[in-house]
Amino acid sequence: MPRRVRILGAPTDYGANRRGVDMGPSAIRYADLASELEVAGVVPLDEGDLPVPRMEERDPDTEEPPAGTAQFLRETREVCTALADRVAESIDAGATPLALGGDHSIAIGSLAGSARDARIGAIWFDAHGDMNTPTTSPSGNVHGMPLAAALGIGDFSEGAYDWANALGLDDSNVAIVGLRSLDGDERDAIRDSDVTAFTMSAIDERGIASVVADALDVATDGTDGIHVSLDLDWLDPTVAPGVGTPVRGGVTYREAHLAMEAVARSGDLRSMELVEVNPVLDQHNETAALAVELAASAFGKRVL
Ligand code: Z70
Ligand code: MN
Ligand code: MN
Ligand code: MN
Repeated sequence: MPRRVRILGAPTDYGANRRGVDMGPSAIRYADLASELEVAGVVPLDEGDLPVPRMEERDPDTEEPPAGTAQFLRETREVCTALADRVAESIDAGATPLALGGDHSIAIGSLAGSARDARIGAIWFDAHGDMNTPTTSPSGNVHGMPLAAALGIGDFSEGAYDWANALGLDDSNVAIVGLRSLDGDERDAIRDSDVTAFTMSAIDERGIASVVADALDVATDGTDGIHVSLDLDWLDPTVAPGVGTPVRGGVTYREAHLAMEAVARSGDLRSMELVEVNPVLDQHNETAALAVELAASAFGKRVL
């Protein structure tokens, strides 16, 4: 029976400092996500978008946290708890959830849902570490914090319960691939954890195939499957210009495809997300189109 994939749009930009990334799900669908997934040999089911409160409709009298702490944590919790439920339901139904951001804060929800009643690993394809906490973050943007939140590092206790911590995810099963931009305290957080980080230097020295093989070993060791989090700023800005925080020196088009093909071959993909596509900053939707191509590779599209 072919794999079923449930597409879950999460059009939020509350975790980012730039507007526009909330249009990511539309741009990715416009780039023919569903039909490319069919070409990859899976059966897609588009479940539409989660409700996200619009920035313009918010009560202007709502008190915001002081600058320097996590911004829009309440909205982020709302989106992420809903997404976590939908991700968990998809897996229960025997399907593979594919979440579309939105900014990278949605990963808090994807990971919590994927790690519900299971032990999972995660591969984080990103220029950034996303290991800041509400107290260490220099920007206050939650998209720089989701990995810390999921690992129970830092205080994300907005609301009555601990919504952010993905209990079925241990740091020893997390691999970051393509790292090239870190804040000071974030570097310490990664060093103090059991997260395995592969920088761009590692990719340059060893090659993407060997690095991704190691990342897969880390994420599959003793787990029931892996979550793949693909931040489009992982790629070099020359091929993925439509992102909020481009960082020079990223992976190439070919390296990215090879990595996703390795994910497909592993057979361990449990859940996935495509995040940080910003159509406002893009050139002719090419970053969204690239996101679609990479998802197709991760779900098994092959040349021969
Ligand atoms: C920075 C911060 C970030 C993505 C930027 C940037 C984080 N470390 N994440 N773009 N996807 O503000 O915490
Ligand atoms: Mn990120
Ligand atoms: Mn990033
Ligand atoms: Mn541990």
